[in-house]
Amino acid sequence: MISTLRFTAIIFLLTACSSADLGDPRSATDDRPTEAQTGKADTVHGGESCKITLCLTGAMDHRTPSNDAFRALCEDARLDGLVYDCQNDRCNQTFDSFLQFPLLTVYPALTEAIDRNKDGIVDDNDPICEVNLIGFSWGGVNALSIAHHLRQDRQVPNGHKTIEKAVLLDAFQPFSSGRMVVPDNVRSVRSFRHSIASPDDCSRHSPLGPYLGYAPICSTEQDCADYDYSLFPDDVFYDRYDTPHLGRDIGHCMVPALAHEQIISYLSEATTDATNAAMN
Ligand SMILES: [Ca+2]
Repeated sequence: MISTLRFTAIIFLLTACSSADLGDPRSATDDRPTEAQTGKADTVHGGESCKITLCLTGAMDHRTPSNDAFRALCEDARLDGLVYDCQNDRCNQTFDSFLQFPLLTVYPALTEAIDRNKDGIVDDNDPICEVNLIGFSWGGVNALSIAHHLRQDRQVPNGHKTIEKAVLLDAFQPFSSGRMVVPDNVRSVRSFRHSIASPDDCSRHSPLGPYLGYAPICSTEQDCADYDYSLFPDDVFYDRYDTPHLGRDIGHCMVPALAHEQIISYLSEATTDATNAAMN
């Protein structure tokens, strides 16, 4: 499916080149909730519908500078249904995602969010929500692990096992390319990555770096698109601050800022019907 979407990907990237009005670059961070605030995935779009969105950072933790652009994405007030990581009365918009820890942190938060009536179990009395996962670097690989874990969870009814959209931002973990097979409970994937490290790539000197994003492996039934900036070394792409970058200069830590507006647009789309049509 990825190969058949290559033309679409090129059009998408060309469209990205022309993006100009990205707004005030300070708006998303200046207006962000304080860590003392608590947030719940309770954005309701009418009736029983709902949306649940979780953000998984790259290594090491959410305050590591390499995660700054990703945190800015998840602090964007336009994201619906964001589930906060709240511990010891402190909350963050992103979950730390180092090693396999998300199975102990992100997954319980996800199932708690799916349990809409808050009776402690996920069953058919809970309305089915649109669940979206956004992962950067290590978090991208872990997002697919979370999806796989949900698929295998016998305590969750099949109707609640769907991940509607997964956003993978330069998804990478050393020796983990085999974990990029997208589980069949994930309906739609957008991957943004780079495959050639520039001399000043932020991950060039990281352990086992540079971190070059893995491509997701999807079935033909899944709406899956993979955008590799490195395939367009001489094209100009604008980040969320309206700063131009040549494709050849885009590095690991820059990917979230480059894809920021495209991700917000993608997650804002009411695509369930469109996705279902694409799958049929
Ligand atoms: Ca419940």
